[in-house]
Amino acid sequence: MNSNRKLMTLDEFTIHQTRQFSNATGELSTLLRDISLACKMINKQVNKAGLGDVLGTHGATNVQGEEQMKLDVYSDQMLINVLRNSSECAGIASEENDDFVAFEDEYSMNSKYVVMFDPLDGSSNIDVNASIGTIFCIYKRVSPLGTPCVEADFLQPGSAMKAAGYVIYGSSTMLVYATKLGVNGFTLEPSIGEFCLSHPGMKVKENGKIYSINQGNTNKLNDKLKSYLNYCMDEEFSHRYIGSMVADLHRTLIKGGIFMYPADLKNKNGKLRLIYECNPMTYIVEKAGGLGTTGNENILDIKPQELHQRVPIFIGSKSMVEKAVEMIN
Ligand code: AHM
Ligand code: MG
Repeated sequence: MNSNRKLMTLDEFTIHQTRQFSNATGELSTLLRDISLACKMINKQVNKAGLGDVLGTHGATNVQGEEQMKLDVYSDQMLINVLRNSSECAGIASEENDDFVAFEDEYSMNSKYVVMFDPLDGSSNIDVNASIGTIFCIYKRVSPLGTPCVEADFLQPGSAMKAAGYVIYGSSTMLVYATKLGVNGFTLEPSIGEFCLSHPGMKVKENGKIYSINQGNTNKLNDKLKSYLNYCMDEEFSHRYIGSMVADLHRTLIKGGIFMYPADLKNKNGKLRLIYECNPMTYIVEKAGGLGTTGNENILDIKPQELHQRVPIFIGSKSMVEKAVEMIN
């Protein structure tokens, strides 16, 4: 047995980063630790999702007599419960809830940060055992400390974001986390139940050869978008589309490429949510050297008008996104 180890846990990594700044308080690291805890609980349920029918379905009870919950509801409640107990979170907004939730105990009201999340993105993929994920982002509140947080705290442009990340529940479970210092990936080591640094300093390739879009929507696209898809085919790019944004963007981050959910005849503003999906993913991709845009403006420059606003998105390798923007305008 040898106690010399190369593994660095998420906690060790954030402590190491915090020590580099004399004025760092470690509050963001605490918040990240809390979010990662909720995601480990979600991961546990996702891993046994196929046993749903064996252990009891939604509305039924499992062998332990516990009521079964749909996984996206479970994930939402898990994140809310953990963040409510956190010492660093004043409130949350979630894709699963109509309105934001302000935590009104004294600790929470004196916390600086609010968190937005999509608790289980791509959940229609659960049935087919494809990768799904949790997406989150963290902002400093604009309302005064000591009071409950307000809607304006959640309607800040992405450029004000302090950190963002996602957890992908895939062939392994990974947490990818971005701050102004860069993007790092941590893989869950199940035997010790810790996320360990596995992908330090992630960078998205400047150019790529993969395009990712729901090509079944082609007939609903305008002519310029159609010609861009023809260009991708003429260039013999590979087409990959899982239908789970976290999985499609994780591949884009690692292999390069472009991911798109444009506006079409049915989805006039695209399908994906600005606050819960497009903003955090753009922050991560941009900190890794890529780009995220609606086709007309940078995603992070948009001032959200409402919590569940949708926007078109083109995101990934910088050169590919720039080429798409040039062709669709
Ligand atoms: P969800 O938040 O309801 O899971 O929907 C978002 C998902 C994304 O993960 C994915 O990119 C997109 O919807 C796929 O949509 P479509 O089936 O229209 O291609
Ligand atoms: Mg979603």
